[in-house]
Amino acid sequence: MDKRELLARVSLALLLIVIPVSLVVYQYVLRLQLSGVRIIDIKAVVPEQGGFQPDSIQVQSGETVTLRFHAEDVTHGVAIGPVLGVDLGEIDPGHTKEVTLTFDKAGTYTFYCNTWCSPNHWRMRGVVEVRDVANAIPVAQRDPVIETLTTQGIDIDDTVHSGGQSKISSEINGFQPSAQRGAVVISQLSIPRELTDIGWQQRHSPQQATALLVVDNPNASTSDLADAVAYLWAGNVNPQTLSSAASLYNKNCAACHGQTGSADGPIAGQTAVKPIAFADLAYMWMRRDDVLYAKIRRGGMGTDMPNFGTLFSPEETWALVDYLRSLSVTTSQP
Ligand code: HEC
Ligand SMILES: [Cu+2]
Repeated sequence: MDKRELLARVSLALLLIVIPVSLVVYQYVLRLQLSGVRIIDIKAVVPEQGGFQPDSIQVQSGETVTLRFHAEDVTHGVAIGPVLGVDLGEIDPGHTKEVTLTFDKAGTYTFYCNTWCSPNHWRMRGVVEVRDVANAIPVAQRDPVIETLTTQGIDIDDTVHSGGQSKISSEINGFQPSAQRGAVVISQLSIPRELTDIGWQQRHSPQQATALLVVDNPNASTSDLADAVAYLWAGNVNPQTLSSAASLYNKNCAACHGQTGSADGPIAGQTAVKPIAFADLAYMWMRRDDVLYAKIRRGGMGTDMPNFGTLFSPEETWALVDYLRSLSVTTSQP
């Protein structure tokens, strides 16, 4: 091998090493630094080992940041809410996924794991605090729905006693109300006006609606009345919103409440209190929408029902309530 050939070989080898290395450097370091975007590296490990590290990040409003998540131990899923709708999907151990976001509004966002990674999975959360230095107005975290329930003295933790036996369970065994049949029977019934008002529906249970319907339609069968109520409840549900809610449910709730709402998810046996079965019509028929909403946002008291108020927007939470209803009632529209 003469000197020129050696030189050629050495240069080729260098090229083969230098090019990939510079690509990697460009990808992970320069590209982001050149764009002036702050990069925040976040390690993801199971909560028993510390969860997200760091789990609290401060950003100025209007600032663009890249959040780069690195899964170390097991597969994690990363989503950020409320409202942002960021879901990076699963990150396998040793892998990294990133998202670049500009936080326009002051407030608090939560990044959370949405893949069941350990028994303490749902504790795996971190906070992005967006501060508006110019107009430092504290952001209210009040929820008018929960406040109204409190003012009315309604105990959202009273799940056991208010379940009981409802009229519908004793009269129609194994019956599944259907919005589609309800659309047909409704024309033969007299419907009190409040029953078609979403605000009223949110503050009442289907059982209360059925009781009102009976007064105006004393001769109608209970199954017809239940179908009519199913139709009224499904009236404002948009199929697309319902399918986003289904995906939130499958990722964040099914592990305890079960995919079909039978309280038989893989973690169901490990909670301090047994999870609620949303497929149980007799139970769900008695529950007010706003109470279900409040429980999702505030969580339980020592029951292991997590709080989701900092993860989902009010709209996403109402959509989840609609989804929970659809587990015991056929909501599909004609
Ligand atoms: C770690 C297990 C667990 C997860 C995950 C979980 N839940 Fe629960 N949930 C429970 C338990 C246990 C209860 C019963 C005790 C209570 O109400 O606090 C409950 C109760 C509820 C109730 C109250 C029902 C009623 O009649 O008042 C609602 C509504 C609810 N969960 C919705 C959800 C939704 C929606 C999600 C996902 C976004 C979810 N849960 C995720 C364990 C869980
Ligand atoms: Cu997890």
